[in-house]
Amino acid sequence: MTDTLISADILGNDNKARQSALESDYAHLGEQLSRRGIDIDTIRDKVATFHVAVPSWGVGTGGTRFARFPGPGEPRDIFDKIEDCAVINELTRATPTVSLHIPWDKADPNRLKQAASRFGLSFDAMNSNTFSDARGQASSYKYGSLSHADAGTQRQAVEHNLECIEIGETIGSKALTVWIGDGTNFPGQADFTRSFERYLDAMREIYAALPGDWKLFTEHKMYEPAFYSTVVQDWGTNYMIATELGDKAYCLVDLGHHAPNVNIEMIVARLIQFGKLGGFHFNDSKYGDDDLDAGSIDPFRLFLVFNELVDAELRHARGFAPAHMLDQSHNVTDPIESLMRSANEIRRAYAMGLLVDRKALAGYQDSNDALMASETLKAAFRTDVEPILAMARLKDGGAIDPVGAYRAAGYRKRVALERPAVESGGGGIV
Ligand SMILES: [Mn+2]
Repeated sequence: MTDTLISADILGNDNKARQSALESDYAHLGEQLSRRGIDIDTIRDKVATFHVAVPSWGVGTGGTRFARFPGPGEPRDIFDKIEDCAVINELTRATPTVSLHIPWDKADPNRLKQAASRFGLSFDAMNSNTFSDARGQASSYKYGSLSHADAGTQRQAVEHNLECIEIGETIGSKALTVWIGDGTNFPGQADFTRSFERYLDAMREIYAALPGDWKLFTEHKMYEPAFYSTVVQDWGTNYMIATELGDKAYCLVDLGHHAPNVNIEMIVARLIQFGKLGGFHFNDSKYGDDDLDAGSIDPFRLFLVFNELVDAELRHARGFAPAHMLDQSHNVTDPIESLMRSANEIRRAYAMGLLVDRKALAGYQDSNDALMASETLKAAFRTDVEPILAMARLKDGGAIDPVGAYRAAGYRKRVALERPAVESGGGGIV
């Protein structure tokens, strides 16, 4: 038995008020889909098995370069964060894992495991941090970390990653995600080749320390915090890293880490084809690395990414087992509400991907019928799959309307009383 933080009575009443409308909508959609040769229950059951990890840092209020406006009841430490993550999973049934960020979430591993298992949660990929200075550390990362010109600073960054692996082993994690802020603000500030050589040397040492059943994810980002160049700037460099390091190294795609309008779904297809897609940091953006809720700006792009993922899943692409994680910042919303909505949007894109008539699509592609090929994708995208998502949640004990049930339960008000306001919750988004 696991503990719950949302009262079963409140959740039950909220679901009861919405259930008959849902059943009617589900039956109607089921009828429409059966005309397209699709069994709605099969889609619902597949959606129910689709999970996405919540980042521990996501449940805190984010900020911008200008200011951070704390919200009520913000988590004070990793144990408060685990409780907030538990609420998200209770209502969505889509997020049974939490991804930790070291050193922000450093705590006794046994306590961490107990706190998570109390709510039926476990731990996803470990995230190291060499893009900001931890209190008391000997050398600063102001001018870089794994690619630093100073051997002592580079060593400190390697040691930190080795420690993340060690902590991860004690709590059952199976992956390390490395994102570095290393880069330059001015042409000539650093030598591109020598920086990348130093980075690769450091990564080889981290890779060598990976346990046999672990994966190493590297994340590219074209700019920010460095504004002229970054050491791991794009998917091409990321692919080089993964191939240089070996079979356990994979590329992580953060949707916000590309230039506007880059064809991300095509990058995803290429990485799948060559067995190097490690997983995702899902979020959405309009201009840069905005870290907005998944699917909130361009749901069609999210669908097109999932169209590639579902295609790879159905054709059993070699080595295809991507990790799914949210990575977003919440400046004007309740983080729990935003994360629930994002988890739902990820499942929506997955469900729509499952509705694509792939046989018809391949036929149109091979006969050069551009219009009908495009129309085949749009037919899946136009389908309102919300009844499928809601039914998947309900069947697993979650909420038909997660945000509605969450507000009815008054969780935020309750924790605002228990958790005194903090000045800074250690934000930061990568
Ligand atoms: Mn990220």
